[in-house]
This record gives sequence, structure tokens and C-alpha cells, in this order.
Amino acid sequence: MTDFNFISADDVDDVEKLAQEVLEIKKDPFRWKYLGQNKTLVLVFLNSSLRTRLSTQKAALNLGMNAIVLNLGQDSWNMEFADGVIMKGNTAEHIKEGAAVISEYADIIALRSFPSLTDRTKDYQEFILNQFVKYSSVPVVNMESATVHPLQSLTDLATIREFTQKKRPKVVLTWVPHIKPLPQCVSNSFAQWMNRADVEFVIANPEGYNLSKEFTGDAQVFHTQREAFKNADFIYAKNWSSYEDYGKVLKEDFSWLVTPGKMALTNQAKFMHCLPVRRNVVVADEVLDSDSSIVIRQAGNREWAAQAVIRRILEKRV
Ligand code: AN0
Ligand code: CP
Repeated sequence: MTDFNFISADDVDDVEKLAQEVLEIKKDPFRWKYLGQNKTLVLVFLNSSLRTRLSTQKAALNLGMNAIVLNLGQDSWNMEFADGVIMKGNTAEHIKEGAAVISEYADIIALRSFPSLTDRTKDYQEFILNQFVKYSSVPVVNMESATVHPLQSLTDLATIREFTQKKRPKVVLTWVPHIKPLPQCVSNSFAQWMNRADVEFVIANPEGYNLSKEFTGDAQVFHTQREAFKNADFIYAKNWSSYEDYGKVLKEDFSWLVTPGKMALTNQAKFMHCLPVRRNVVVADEVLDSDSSIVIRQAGNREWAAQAVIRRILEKRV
């Protein structure tokens, strides 16, 4: 375990300052191309990814690092995370050796490990991520864990700053429909970062979908989109399964789809989504294909956000 992990907003003293570093890097991405020379980032995935996988690898390459991807349990042995078990099941290797061995080859480990969505206590204790941190001897970067997705949220804040000159824009996180139970991570994390940023932040979600107060703090929660969308400068859409009735899809409320009519209630807001997005389930084609959608620029910014974080770790500033 080291002091230079990037696990959540709690590891960042000033989120706005870090977002500015992201935008500075975007202007001159290869300025630090020797900083990571002869260093290696190992990216460990327990779940699927497109953006995180590519942008984080690319960020490491921009800094002159090597990047190795490991799909844990697919390319490697199945890992046991619980301490003190008799390993007679299908796990062949314990995280105690696993994380320690990866640390022998890596200068930084990046990890993606989604929640179970069945055991809230274990998920919200960040059991798997913490076991990795505990048994790793190099810094760990969170590429989406059971409760948060800080590389995404840093990107989101930087993207908001990129698209507005307003000092205190109104930002709305809205729940949207989905066909599967999804983690609360992106939304928890977005709330956590927005609460520390200089923005007016509100949340819209149906009854039964309130997120944990640990992340939403004092943010106002509306149970209709109509009220929340008024005067919004940014609409950030994301589905999540229930936190209260943990991991459940309570009802398929497709009336929460983001449509042009709803966007018309805003102050010509930009539409944001972390992607991947299901068209016409989460958001109507007309919104996603309109000039108000900034989802591709947002995804592009993942590279600079990852680079800002890795740079800080290499400079021992996280
Ligand atoms: C994941 C989630 O909701 O956490 C990853 C988003 C970046 N999304 C899906 O599983 C569709
Ligand atoms: N937004 C995001 O993290 O996308 P991936 O799951 O494709 O990495």
C-alpha cells in the first residue's frame, strides 16, 4: 500500500485545479513524454470497457510509459479476494499474491471492478478495491470500482469547464431509464465531484432511486425532470439501479427518457453522458445527434483526465 493512490475525490485537494490541469494537458499532450520513461502501468479489468481501457492506455503512452492490459480471470487465474478462506473452489490464486506479483512488474496499477449489486455492505465498503490497495505495493488508480468512477468525474468537470465561461453553471444529474440494473458509481462519483466544484448542482430521479447521502450530500433532489431542468446549463444523464432497494430496477419508467421537449426547458443546456448509451432508451436520437450533445468530446477528454492523474502520481502529487 502506498500514499499515492487515486481512488476518489477524497484523494484530490482541489477538484477545479485538477480539472484545469486536464485542459492544460489537452493543449500540449506530449510535454511530459519523458516523465514516465521506463515505467509501466498495468491495467487490470474485471469488467468490460471501451473508453477507460483505451484512454488510460493512451494517457500512459503519452507520458512515455509502457501499458499492459490484463483481463483478470479471463487471461489469468481466477482471483480469490476474501482473507482466510480454504481455497477449494474455482479461485486458483489469492489477491495477496496476485496484487503483490503485479506490483513486481508495475509502477502503477489501474483497476476496474464493478459492484456485485447484491451485497450493498460489501460493495459500499469497496471490498475488492481495498483488497487490491492493501496487497499492492505500488499506487492504485481506480478505473471504476463498486461505488465511484473518479476518472470519469474528473473528465466531466473538465468538460463542463471547457464548454462554459459561467463561473457557477447549473448542472443537473438526471436518472434515465435502462433495461438492466446498473451500478450507482458514475452518479455517486459525479455527485461527489460536483459538490466540491463551483457549480449549482441538482439531481432528478424517481422515488426509490435516491442515491446514498454519502455522495449526494446536501444536493437538492427533485422527483420530476421538469422542475430540475429549468435554467440548466448541463444535463448529465445516467441510469442507476436502486440504492435503497439495492441493485433493483423498480419499474421500467420510460417517461424519464431525455427528449428534445425536455431539453427545451433548459437554458440551451449541453447534453452529457459517460457512454456507453442505449439510444432511444436513455436519450432520444434527436438529442444525441443534435449540436447540444457533447458526449464525444466528453469521451475524448478521458485521455487528458487519465494523463493528469498519472502525471500527478509520477510526480508524487496525488
Ligand atoms: C457501466 C455503469 O453504469 O457503471 C459503466 C459506465 C461507464 N455501464 C454499463 O454497464 C452499461
Ligand atoms: N465511460 C466509461 O467508463 O466507458 P467504458 O465502460 O467503456 O470504459
